[in-house]
Amino acid sequence: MNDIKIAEMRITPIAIADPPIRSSYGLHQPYALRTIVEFISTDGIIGLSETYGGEEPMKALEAVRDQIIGSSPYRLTGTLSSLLHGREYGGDASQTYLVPGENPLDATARTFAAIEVGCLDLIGKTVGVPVCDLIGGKVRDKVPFSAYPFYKHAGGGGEGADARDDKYGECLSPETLVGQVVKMREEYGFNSIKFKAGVLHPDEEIETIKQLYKELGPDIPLRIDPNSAWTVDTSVRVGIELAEELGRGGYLEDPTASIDGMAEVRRRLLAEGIETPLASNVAITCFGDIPESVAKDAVQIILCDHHYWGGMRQVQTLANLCKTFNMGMSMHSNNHLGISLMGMAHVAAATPHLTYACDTHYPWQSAEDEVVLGGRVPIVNGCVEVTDKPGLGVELDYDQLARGKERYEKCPYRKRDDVAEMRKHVDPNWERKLPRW
Ligand code: GKR
Ligand code: MG
Repeated sequence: MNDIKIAEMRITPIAIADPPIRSSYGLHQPYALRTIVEFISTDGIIGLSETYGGEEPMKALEAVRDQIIGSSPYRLTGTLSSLLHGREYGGDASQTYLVPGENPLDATARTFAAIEVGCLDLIGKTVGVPVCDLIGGKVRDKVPFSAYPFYKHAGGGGEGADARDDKYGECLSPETLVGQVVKMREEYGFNSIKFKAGVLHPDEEIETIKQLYKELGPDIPLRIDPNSAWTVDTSVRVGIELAEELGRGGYLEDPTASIDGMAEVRRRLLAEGIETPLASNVAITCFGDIPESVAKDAVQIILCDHHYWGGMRQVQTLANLCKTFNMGMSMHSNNHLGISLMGMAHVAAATPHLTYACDTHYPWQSAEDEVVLGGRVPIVNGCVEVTDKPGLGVELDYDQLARGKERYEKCPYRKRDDVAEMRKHVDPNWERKLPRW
């Protein structure tokens, strides 16, 4: 068992329908791109991994192919650990101006993560152990996720004959956003809400949170994330106006750009007696960002993400750091399918200091695109169950994978570009202005 060797690596780019949802980055394209990676052992067992899509991630994986083939999955990520170097020593690696997955500064950490997860799945499937038990053992069987409502235009994603049903309709007002959340909760049972803001005027977004609070009551934690769209003054005003609504187990996520900006928001809110924590996946994206942030008390909750923090074990290291510095840890998401969802669930299951329900875009994707054998991974009562099935607990449906690849080949998109999409459909002169309000 210890002499498993990787005989083959298959990299398949896919495109999955994605509705026209909005954020301060712009508008989502009709297809989100993902890459499915298979690591096949000499025994014919297949380890799976899902990562960002388009041309760059494939090229990066191809570049290390020679180091992967013939290697042991037990040692492989050790051999490739230089891919993780660099970011722990600082430098601006923030996602302020780049969408996650398009930040060149974490490109190698993303490549490493894709390989690490595939190796863990391969080892788990070979020895009959779930990934969560390979990385320390399960501390929870069910991993809670939060609903992730977005303002959106009409449309369900996909293009032409492949256009999908629009489950939620246009949602560009507080009322329609609340309707979206109600529907999502009916289907998935989510018990906390992460609301993507930075799209409408802050007054509308404040009103949206107030209406959500009214609809759902004080026991459902609410978070708001405008991805740095606000000035410090606006962030403080939102923090004050939503002190009650966000103060019950929720948080204010990346209201403004930079560690200094976040630190100022924090100081001013505390001066007003408001302790709503600030969370980040924009100002803080790597270990190198943490010392300054801690020194300035800029961020009280870090959002991990194994896809760009360098894999599952890096996420566990991050959790320990958060605990050491008395910070909380939550989990970030980008569009993904079931292999990523299971990766997120396994690392969450084996990370004691994960103190919030994880984000997930999964409800925005449809069964038609799922590449996991047997269809979509169930989310029940807002949770994904991590069973004792070996590895990540999922296998590939090769027909579905082929359809995903066909969609990729047909569609014109090769990287995520929310600004171009915004210009195409909403405003030809749109620019991502930070801060906007
Ligand atoms: O999907 O548009 C989106 C989100 O805005 C995503 O890109 C962010 O990375 O989910 C993310 C976040 O929490 O900032
Ligand atoms: Mg965020």
